[in-house]
Amino acid sequence: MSTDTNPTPPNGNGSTTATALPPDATLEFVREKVTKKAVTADHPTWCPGCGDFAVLASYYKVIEKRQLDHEKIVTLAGIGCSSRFPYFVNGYGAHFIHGRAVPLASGISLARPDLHVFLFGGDGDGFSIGGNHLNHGARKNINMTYFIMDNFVYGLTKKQTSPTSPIGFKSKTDPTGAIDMPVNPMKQLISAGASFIARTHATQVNHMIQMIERAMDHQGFSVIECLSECVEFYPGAFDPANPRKGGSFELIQEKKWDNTPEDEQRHDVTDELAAYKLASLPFPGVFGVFYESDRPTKNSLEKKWIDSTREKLGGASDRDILQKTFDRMK
Ligand SMILES: Cc1ncc(C[n+]2csc(CCOP(=O)(O)OP(=O)(O)O)c2C)c(N)n1
Ligand code: SF4
Ligand SMILES: [Mg+2]
Repeated sequence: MSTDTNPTPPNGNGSTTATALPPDATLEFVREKVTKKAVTADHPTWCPGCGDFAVLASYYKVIEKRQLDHEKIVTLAGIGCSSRFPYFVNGYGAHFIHGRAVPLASGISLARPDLHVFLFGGDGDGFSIGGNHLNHGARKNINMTYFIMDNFVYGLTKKQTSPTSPIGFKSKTDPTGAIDMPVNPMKQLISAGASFIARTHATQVNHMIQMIERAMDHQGFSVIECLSECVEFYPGAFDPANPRKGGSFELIQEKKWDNTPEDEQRHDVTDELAAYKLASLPFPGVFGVFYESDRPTKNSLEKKWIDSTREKLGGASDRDILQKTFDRMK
């Protein structure tokens, strides 16, 4: 809630209206609670049982739990079943070009560092067509949270091999089974330089919520890979990590720095090599935070540079700086 001194409202011709408030009156802005209902938009059009429903529910839950300012939430995506996400969120956002959500998000994040920039998309969107953008967004450490709904297949276009499909996976593009070595998302993200890297499973909602909150609180390029089943084109793909289907959901035990002998065995999230070792475990691997580093964001580095330039120019406005640049070109 904020209280502002009321400026005399203009009526278009410079004079005040008969209903103008007295100069000492105050306007009270009461912020409404952001509920799941407030951020829910269209009815999701995913197939019944698709893992992506749980991701959407977790996102709503985080927004409600953390009471994010509704007008500061930006939900972006590329193209794919998973990328339909922004349609189902009531708020600012865009369903953008296939694989191009990172560049769009980069511009938004750098221009408006006060916003919560969230991206959602699939394995194809992130690691195939958008692979290049993902790597550069990561290396530049641009502040945003990228949630990759990995179903090991192209769902929207009805079952082609994706960059994460395992060898042997039969699809319309590989009728006799995939032969190319798949991308290991955790390894790729570590080497690309993402400063927060986590992994979760769409059937483990509490864990997914924890990972979203930690990624959101991290300053920099945070990425979560979520195993989210495509029940239509790759049913049962993630059963080995689903305890309800006989699998095992193995959590990363993070160091508590409590000087106990057991702590020596726990994972240090700042250790890149240890994260790489965890990423090398055979499928279905482990879940939780693999890596976290507090190196400076591009947002903060750019801000320093902008502030020092502005100072040198005696606090000139953006318009004045532009005008001076144009004048020099004459
Ligand atoms: C430039 C461009 N190339 C290809 C396509 C076709 N296309 C749409 S979605 C998609 C892949 C979707 O797979 P993924 O990102 O894994 O999302 P999912 O549907 O599995 O959630 C492709 C190849 C497109 N829309 N635009
Ligand atoms: S095709 Fe697969 S990924 Fe797409 S909505 Fe259906 S179950 Fe989900
Ligand atoms: Mg996919």
